[in-house]
Amino acid sequence: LRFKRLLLTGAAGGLGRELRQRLPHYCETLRLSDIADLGSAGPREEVMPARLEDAPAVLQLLEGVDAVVHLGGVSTEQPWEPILQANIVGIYNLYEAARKQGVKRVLFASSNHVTGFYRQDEVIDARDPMRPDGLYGLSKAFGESLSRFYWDRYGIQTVCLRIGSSFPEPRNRRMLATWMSYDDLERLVVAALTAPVVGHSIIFGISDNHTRFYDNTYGAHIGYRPQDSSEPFRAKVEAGEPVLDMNDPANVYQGGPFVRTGPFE
Ligand code: 15L
Repeated sequence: LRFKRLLLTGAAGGLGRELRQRLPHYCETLRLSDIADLGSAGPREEVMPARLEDAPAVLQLLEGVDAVVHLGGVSTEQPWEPILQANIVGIYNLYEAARKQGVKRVLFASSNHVTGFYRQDEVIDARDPMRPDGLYGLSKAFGESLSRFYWDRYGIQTVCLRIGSSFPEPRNRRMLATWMSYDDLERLVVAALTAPVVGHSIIFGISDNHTRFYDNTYGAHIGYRPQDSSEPFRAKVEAGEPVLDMNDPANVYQGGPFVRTGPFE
């Protein structure tokens, strides 16, 4: 148990529910937050619902925590207003709270949609310019830049996890490249929490897939070693999607359907 208290935001979401099960192995107390129902606190859990746009609530949330796994916020393409509140105002509140409470490490659940407008025939790394594929991707790009500022200015370390597609199984051809298993998600989070020096780092969250859009050279110091692969699902996925319409931008760009979601008015 390396940490006294970890904070997990977005704990009621798809990945939050997985990490709620897994993070207690690494800390004495796991503090859980979300706006959705989290049920009651289990052993060694603390439940603290909070809206990310509520600065005083977020300040309280970070009191007495060693590190934050920040999955909270909007996780899909949506109209501007909810993204503005949860992902832009929210990330500012989170880092202001980290600064005031002396929290020195944050894992920020960024997304492959920060670079979604690269094509699927390109392989990119963490130093390639951002090319957000929508308002959601833009908000994650803002979070990455904001976290870099809090590192440069205040010495708060962040690992930006540009998560691909973390589901029980890859659901389509694109996800053969972007998929990350839940076990690999745990490996990535634990590596990013425990690597001695991370400064401000960016790493793509994918399993050890054969097909890939991302080169993790510049995240090598984090020591993430994925053990799973989308390959065992390939036959099933290809049978379900035998022909790809190459006039559909979702099949051309790395961001998939996010590149054509919206506008909303
Ligand atoms: C994301 O950022 C979403 O949070 C997730 O629901 C998936 O859609 C994923 O990207 C993806 O690109 O597959």
